[in-house]
Amino acid sequence: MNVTPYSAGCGALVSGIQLATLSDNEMTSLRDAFAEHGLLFFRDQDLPPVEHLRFAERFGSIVINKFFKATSDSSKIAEVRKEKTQQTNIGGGWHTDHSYDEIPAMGSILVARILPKTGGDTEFANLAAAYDALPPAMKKQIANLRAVHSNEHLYGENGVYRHTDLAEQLGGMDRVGDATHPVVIKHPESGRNVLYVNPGHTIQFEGWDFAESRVLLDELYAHVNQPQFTCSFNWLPGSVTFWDNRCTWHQAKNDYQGEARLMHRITLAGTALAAA
Ligand SMILES: O=C(O)CCC(=O)C(=O)O
Ligand SMILES: [Fe+2]
Repeated sequence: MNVTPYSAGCGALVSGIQLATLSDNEMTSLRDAFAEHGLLFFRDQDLPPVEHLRFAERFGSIVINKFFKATSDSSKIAEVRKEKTQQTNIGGGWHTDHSYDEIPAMGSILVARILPKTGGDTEFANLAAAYDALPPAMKKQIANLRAVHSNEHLYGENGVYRHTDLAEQLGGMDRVGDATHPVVIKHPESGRNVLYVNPGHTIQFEGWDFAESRVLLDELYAHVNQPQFTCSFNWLPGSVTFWDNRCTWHQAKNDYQGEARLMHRITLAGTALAAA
C-alpha cells in the first residue's frame, strides 16, 4: 500500500490496495493514513454497494443522513444525485457533514457511480493545517469559543434547499436541529488542534449575536479557503474518497449543467468533540 500526498497541504492518494479485499494489516495501515491525513483518495476501486457497505462497517459504525434519499440497495447508503435537468446540486458550498449533530459524523465514504463527461470535482480543505497557520492573536481569540451549528437554514421549512429543484429529493424537514461545539477541537485520533467551524452549518458563536459572529467567521473562512490548505479531486470511474469530517471541509462543484451525476455516500459515526 502506497500513501502519497495529493497536494502540498491537503489529502493523500492511496494506491496498491482494493478496499473490497483489504487484509487486516492493510486495514491497520489505512487507519493510520486516515488519522494522519484526514482525507484519502483511491482510484480504480471495484466497490459495488455491497462492498461499499462491508468496507464501511469494517471501519466503523454507520449513521444515516436525515435528509438525503437512500439508494434502493441499502437504507445505509445515501444518494448524492443530480439529474440532467436539475440545476442545484447537493453540497455545493463549503461544509462539513453532520456538524449540526451533538455527536457529529466521523467520516464519509463517497463512491462515484455516474459522472459527467467533465467537471463535477469535489474540493476539500484541511482544517488542521489551516488552524496551525492562524496568526497567534487569532488562535488566542478563538481558544475558548464555542459555535452553534444548524441545518434549519438549509433543510427546514424555509431552508434554502426547499426553494430549489433539489427539494423533491429531500426528506426530513421536521428533523432539523442544532448543536454547539468547541471552535478549536482536539482531534480524537491525531491529537491535533483543528478549527471546527464551517460555512455550511456554523451560524454563530455561542453568546455572540449573528452580526458580530459573521465578521469573525468570514475572517476564519477566508483564511481556510487558500490554495495551501485546499485541493480539488477529479472523479473517474472507480474513484473513492474517504474524508474525516472532524478536520476537513468539502464542496461539490456544480459545473456540469445538462449532465447527470450520482455518488453513493456512507457516513460513519463519530464521538463527542472535546475542546483543544
Ligand atoms: O457530491 C459530492 O462531490 C459531495 C457531496 C457532499 O457534500 C457529500 O456527499 O457529503
Ligand atoms: Fe457533504
